[in-house]
Amino acid sequence: MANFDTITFEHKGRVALVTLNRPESLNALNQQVMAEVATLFAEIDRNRDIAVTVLTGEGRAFAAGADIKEMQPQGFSDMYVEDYFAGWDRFAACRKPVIAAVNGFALGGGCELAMMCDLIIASEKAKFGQPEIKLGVTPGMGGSVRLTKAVGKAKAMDMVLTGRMIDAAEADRIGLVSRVVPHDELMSTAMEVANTIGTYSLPSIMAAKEMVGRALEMPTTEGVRFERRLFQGLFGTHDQKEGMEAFTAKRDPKFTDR
Ligand code: CO8
Repeated sequence: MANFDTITFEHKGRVALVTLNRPESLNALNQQVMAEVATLFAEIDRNRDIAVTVLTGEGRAFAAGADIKEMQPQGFSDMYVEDYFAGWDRFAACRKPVIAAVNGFALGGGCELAMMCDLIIASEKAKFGQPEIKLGVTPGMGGSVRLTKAVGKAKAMDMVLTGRMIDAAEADRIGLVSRVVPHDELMSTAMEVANTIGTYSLPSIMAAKEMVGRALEMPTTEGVRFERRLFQGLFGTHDQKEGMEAFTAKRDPKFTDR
């Protein structure tokens, strides 16, 4: 694995742990963070020993948004020609599940980054928001789309137009997060969920992520057909035989990702 300055990486068993590590600026997302995350997740995607990743932030924030100090002087041509922040699409394209363990502020691009992940597990101290309107802009890393799909128009408009922060309890109530846990249980819960997923067969883990992700983008009939093809395809794996045989024999399956 490459060396990184703005993120840290650990790998235990089938689970990777990635931590955004610019706590002095509440893990504000600058271009270096984006480039390092994109590089690392491309490696994670290629590494057959890793099935699932937990993404969290060091200190008080998951990420307090895109780096305002880096963005402030940029003009339209800088943003447009360089396609500013398009590199986050490379993170979103990771084919293995990513669990956001949201430890504190997830604002602006930080909230959008959490929403690019597949599950969000939030500490009771987590705060979510899309406060860009207070800076004279709007969400720019997919928030208007992913937030609206996650929580519906009423709450998305409320958050995007007022810029107000919501706490973990409200995020749970409106369906933005998968689970809320006491702050000191955040990482153990996220790792436990990751380890559970990691016990399954990699082709079925990846197919599950792909079909739920595509469900958000396709009409129902197409989505159901896509799911069926992936499901049928899994019958070409050894792990399908093993999983179903183990059930019948009342023993634990031994998956080999084949
Ligand atoms: N960018 C840069 N620096 C930041 C950011 C940020 N987003 N957030 C916090 N910091 C810095 C502060 O400037 C401060 O630095 P310093 O110590 O040098 O003054 C340090 O982090 C600590 O922050 P505070 O002192 O402000 O801590 P508080 O506890 O008082 O406040 C808040 C915490 C409420 C989280 C506050 O820091 C805040 O409001 N931060 C900004 C939140 C925000 O507006 N986020 C949205 C940014 S815009 C965005 O994300 C757009 C995404 C799409 C981009 C796509 C482009 C194509």
